[in-house]
Amino acid sequence: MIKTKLEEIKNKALKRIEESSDLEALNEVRVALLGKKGELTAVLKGMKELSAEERPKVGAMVNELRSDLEKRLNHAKDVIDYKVMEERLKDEVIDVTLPAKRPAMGHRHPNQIALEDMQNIFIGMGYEVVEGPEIERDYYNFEALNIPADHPAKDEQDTFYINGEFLLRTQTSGVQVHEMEKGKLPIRMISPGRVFRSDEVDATHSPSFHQVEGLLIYEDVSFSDLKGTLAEFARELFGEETKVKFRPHHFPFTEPSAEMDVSCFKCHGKGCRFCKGEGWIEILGCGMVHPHVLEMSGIDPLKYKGFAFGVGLERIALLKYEIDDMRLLYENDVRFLNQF
Ligand code: 2NL
Repeated sequence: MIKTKLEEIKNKALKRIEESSDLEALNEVRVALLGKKGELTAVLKGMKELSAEERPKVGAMVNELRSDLEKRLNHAKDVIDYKVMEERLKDEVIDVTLPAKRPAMGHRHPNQIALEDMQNIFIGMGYEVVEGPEIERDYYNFEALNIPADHPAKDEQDTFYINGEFLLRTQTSGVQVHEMEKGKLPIRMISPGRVFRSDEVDATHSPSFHQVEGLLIYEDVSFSDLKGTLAEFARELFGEETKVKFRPHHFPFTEPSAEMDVSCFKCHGKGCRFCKGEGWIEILGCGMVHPHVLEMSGIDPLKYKGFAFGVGLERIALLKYEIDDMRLLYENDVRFLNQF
């Protein structure tokens, strides 16, 4: 009797377990069978009506069925878990044979390209690259360079003063003065860096721009060494066919002084829109270091001579890449930078 009842329970249970397609349904079956109000528990509760002889037998049968159903329920749960996992893995599948996305690459700024070009040319000629502070003493920016107190460059309209003694450097010459003061001669150096002038922003001006200055000091240096060096610099920067022209100029820190033009690399000197019909383009200022400048930094001007020059970095970048507005160099619009 009981045996048939247990068999019935078992068959029904197996069918229900088989039909359970998710964990929730399976759990309902577990509760219905094994729970406190479940069918098997009901059978156990009914055992008090049985004889002392039958009770252990039935108890053993019920326990056997109970553990059998538990096993089957656990197995069914594993099968459902596995199916769920399989579905999830299908969604997460990664095709390792797909081509990778290219990482976005940065670009060197045109200023940086022009700077590295110039540095490499002078390094190739044995020059050292020396950098120095953007905040400088008035003495190193002006006085040591023979720029007198009443010189227009010193005007507060042109220079950013921090206080009576310190200012934002208007040229990188101070770095070179510090090198001269060290007294380790000869000197072959360039000093690139940011400089500041109190200018309004327009296509060719900015209150902050960059300069590359150069300085060479040896026992026997002449203006022809300067010309040869800067002519070679121009050929390496703008091409082998580049011609140079020196026009007399004036700087307080050099004597004699000159500005150097290069033959227009677009029209090769014929005259075009790029060089405004001149055939020549001005690129730098230069000269023989003024004896008084050497002397102030502790170098004997009778024994040593030197030449120096200053190039505007932005000017070179604008020329080389035919950019017509300096402001483009400071906006850092990727659509602009991508082109270089
Ligand atoms: C320009 C061109 C120049 C120098 C800079 C220099 C530096 C020392 C001594 C002598 Cl330590 N000169 N620098 C020389 C000539 C030109 O820059 O257009 N400047 C306003």
